Amino acid sequence: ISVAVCLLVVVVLAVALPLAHRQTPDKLKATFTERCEAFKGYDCGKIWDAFTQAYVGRDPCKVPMEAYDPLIAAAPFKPACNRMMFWSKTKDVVHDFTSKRDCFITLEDTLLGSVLDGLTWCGKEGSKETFTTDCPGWTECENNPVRSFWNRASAAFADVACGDVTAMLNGSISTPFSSASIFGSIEVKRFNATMMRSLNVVLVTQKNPVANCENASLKDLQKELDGIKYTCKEVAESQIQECSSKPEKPCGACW
Ligand code: AVW
Repeated sequence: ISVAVCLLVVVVLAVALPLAHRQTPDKLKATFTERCEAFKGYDCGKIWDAFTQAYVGRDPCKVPMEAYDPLIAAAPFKPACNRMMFWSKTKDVVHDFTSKRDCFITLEDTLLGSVLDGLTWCGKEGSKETFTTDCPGWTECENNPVRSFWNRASAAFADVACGDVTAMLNGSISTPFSSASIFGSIEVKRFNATMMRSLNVVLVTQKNPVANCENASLKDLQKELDGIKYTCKEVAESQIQECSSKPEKPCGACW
């Protein structure tokens, strides 16, 4: 009987948890507006309108990156020289760190990135509505509204990268730098050597690291950085977590 109860609990949780995160269209607008209003000096109604025009009334597999150009123009990314943080396959450790310490700014800490983080949306041909369910998944079709937004926002964020820039990559996988990731396929390609001094890789490692700074994929990354200095440092995840929880520790002393 206890096995049956356990199974029931697991099934109920597996169904209930994703549904709890699921937003209705009204809730999407409310979440968007509430998160946007945390940033002072912006017209969030205007930003919402620029957002919806990208995908409303369109086939949800035919929304290209460029559809979000007016949204980016409505809330442009400001350069934050020496404080910009890029990442790939390290989302949780990076955002745990940036949420607790005011050392770096990731895309998800900016207005547009924070407003849409974790959300799903799409439109439908012949409809003026926004939908939050039955939207195409990340890989279902390439030009879906969510993926195209993150591609366009990442490009705009990388376009303003300046000074000394940091990237947290994952040392627990065999290819910390992947040319198929957003970091590898979009961001690195938009880095501008006249604005950027260096790219400093923090390779986040766990107890049994799979990759180190000599990794072949990191050589590929280096090759793409003409005119931009490159450094790489292996840093234990525990060391980053320790810095997250020690507000008195200077940012420069974290690694
Ligand atoms: P990532 P990136 N299905 O950790 O370099 C659903 O690979 O690409 O890092 N969602 C997905 C999928 C998928 N197959 N692949 C990626 N994602 C979403 C923006 C998911 O939300 C920042 F500026 C995952 O957590 C970073 O420098 C996220 O994409 C850079 O782009 C990141 O995938 C990170 O993109």
